[in-house]
Amino acid sequence: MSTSVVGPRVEAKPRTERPKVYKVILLNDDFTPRRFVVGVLRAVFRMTTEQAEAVMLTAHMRGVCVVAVYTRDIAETKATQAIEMGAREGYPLLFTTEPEE
Ligand code: TYC
Repeated sequence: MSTSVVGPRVEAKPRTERPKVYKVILLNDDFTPRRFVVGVLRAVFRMTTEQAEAVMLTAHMRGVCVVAVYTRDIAETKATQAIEMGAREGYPLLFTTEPEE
């Protein structure tokens, strides 16, 4: 005789959850040279010189600028790499990450 096992009924989730995305934000400071910021943005965030200059100038004038949006791991890794590039040269260059609503 066969036994049939009935598991708990699990309702299918009606929503498809999108992975949360995180913004990487560049913060202005008074010490890091502009051209160095542009170099970091090009190297870590794969920007063209024109894109990097626009982001650098926005941060320079407004205090902050959103650089890009990634999944959490990638956002945090890139922010850390970019901060370390500045720190190696003695610059206080800062990036933060925050979840996007
Ligand atoms: N404000 C810096 C300067 O005048 C340049 C700079 C721009 C630094 C943007 C950081 O996120 C930054 N040398």
